[in-house]
Amino acid sequence: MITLYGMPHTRSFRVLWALEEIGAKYYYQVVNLAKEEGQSADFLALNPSGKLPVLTEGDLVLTESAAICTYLADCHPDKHLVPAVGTLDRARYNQWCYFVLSELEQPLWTMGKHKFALPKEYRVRQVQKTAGFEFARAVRVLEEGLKGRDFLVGDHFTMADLLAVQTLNWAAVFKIDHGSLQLDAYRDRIWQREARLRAHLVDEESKGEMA
Ligand SMILES: N[C@@H](CCC(=O)N[C@@H](CS)C(=O)NCC(=O)O)C(=O)O
Repeated sequence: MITLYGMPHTRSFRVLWALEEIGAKYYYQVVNLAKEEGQSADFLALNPSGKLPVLTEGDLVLTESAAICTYLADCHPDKHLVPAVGTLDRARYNQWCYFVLSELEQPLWTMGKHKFALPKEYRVRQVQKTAGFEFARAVRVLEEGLKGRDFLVGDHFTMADLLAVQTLNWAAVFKIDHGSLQLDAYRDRIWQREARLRAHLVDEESKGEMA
């Protein structure tokens, strides 16, 4: 049985969405970061970083949202959510996953942290300009990668699109305008996937467990 440790409005949404894409049965265990549950001894034994998401399945304890999404897709090749290992498209898939996590998400999250997430005494207003510059560069690269195509890799949706679109949606939630109509259209189209809508409902329902 798969258990996903997560919380609404966090990167665990990526895994929730991935689980819905593959049609897995899973248990969603909410870890309330606002109540420091990520720092409990039990949770730290699972993930020493105290961060979400974490996925467990039998002896497996897996962290890092992109690694989890790829693992789930690899386990369900019939869903065609990741290219086969050793193919050119798998290499391209890896490229885009690493790009999203290291180039696109990082400056965006830096802006978010210094806008609202960090305790006020740790926020540095000047960081916005630098991170904004870096985010804009990453946005241009993503635009270029999607030129003339509907998906980042091959001719259908993969977990690389899931990661990219969830990150672009974060930008919208953070009210950070990347100024790309092309990326808005890409996000809007993929955001309508039924699995994403189901994952949203699960996340919304789980809010009851946080009271
Ligand atoms: N690179 C990790 C980042 C995980 C991460 O930073 N998660 C946040 C929630 S979105 C978290 O749990 N933060 C709690 C903390 O920093 O203590 C991933 O993609 O899974």
